Amino acid sequence: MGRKFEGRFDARGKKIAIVGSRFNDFFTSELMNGALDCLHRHGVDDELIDTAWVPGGFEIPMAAKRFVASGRYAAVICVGCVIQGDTPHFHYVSSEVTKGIAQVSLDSDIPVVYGIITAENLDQAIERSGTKAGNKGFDAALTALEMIDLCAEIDAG
Ligand code: INI
Repeated sequence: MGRKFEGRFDARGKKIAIVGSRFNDFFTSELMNGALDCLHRHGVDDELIDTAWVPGGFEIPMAAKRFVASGRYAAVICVGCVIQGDTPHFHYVSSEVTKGIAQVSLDSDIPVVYGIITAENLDQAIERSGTKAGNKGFDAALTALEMIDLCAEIDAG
């Protein structure tokens, strides 16, 4: 049996970036707060957390790519909220933000985490931004912490 690599939720001393989108900011501000709460409660110093706000989910991958390219961060967390309306617009936006973050992530050497709510209605968005289904921003930050540590472990061999 070979080695088992597993990340702990520990990124103390590492710089982390969070990209949030302002569209549906009633929800995305809660996702940003959830992500910050998770990082703070896991010992990440506030000084080491940089944030950027973009207009909508469609713009998230571009800002995430910039943060990655700077080389300054151990992870980039993306938070956003796309809610279905009366037209197919929702499908285009949610598909592009999802594909975009996946592409940035695969092109990157650091974790780029997907904390996007894709909801069919307001109730689903409420449930995922701090009520009965938790907070997707908090979950995304937890994933970032685990992946930072896992990547460091794998790299160290
Ligand atoms: N952006 C979102 O983040 N969520 C949405 O629900 C949304 N809808 O439904 O329109 C949305 N649209 C804006 C889009 O992300 C871009 O900001 C805009 O098209 C400019 O490029």
